[in-house]
Amino acid sequence: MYNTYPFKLNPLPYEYDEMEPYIDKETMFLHHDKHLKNYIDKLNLAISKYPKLYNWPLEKLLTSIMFLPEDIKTDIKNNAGGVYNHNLYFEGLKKVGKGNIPIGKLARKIDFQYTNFNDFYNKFKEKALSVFGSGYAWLVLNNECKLDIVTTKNQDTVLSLNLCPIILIDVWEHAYYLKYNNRREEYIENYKNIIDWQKAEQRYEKCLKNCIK
Ligand code: MN3
Repeated sequence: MYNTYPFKLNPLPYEYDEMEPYIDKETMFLHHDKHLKNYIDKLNLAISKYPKLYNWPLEKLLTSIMFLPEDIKTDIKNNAGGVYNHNLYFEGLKKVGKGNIPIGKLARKIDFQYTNFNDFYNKFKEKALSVFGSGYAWLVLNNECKLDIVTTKNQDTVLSLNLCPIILIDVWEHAYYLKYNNRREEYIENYKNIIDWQKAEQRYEKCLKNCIK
């Protein structure tokens, strides 16, 4: 999924209007081609000064912030985070519509921990609404193999918290404002229709290999 410097903007794995009416074409275009591109350009600019970082994958950069040269620490944290989070977000979307629910082992785990999908989603929505300003809400697996719903600010990732990402929702205004204006709740509710649960299941299986039962 991740490469090294110079990082490139991968095309979306679907058309810009694919997620209509839940995410409009213009938002998708601006979000991917302008916002994400900007994080990539700034990340490349920061790394360009330090050839020793040229072969570091995104995940290594993000989990090694404290070892990075002082003058690029903040730029790497924000922009590598921006690239990592947006890749996860865009690659985790699939238009399904009403009745879109988790599958496989993840579905059973969600039912086990949260009773049923609706209860889970209400908690997820509540968490996403609680983000003050810009950030993300995540469904993660912690290192004890338990699911958890967490939030991060700005472009922080869950990697530095030692949590394994399964799904995430971008609640920066740029992700929804053109269509939803201030109605963040409606955007989060509609997100339910475009979660790629097959992708989530793959991520969950991968996360399971790295936690301690
Ligand atoms: Mn965004």
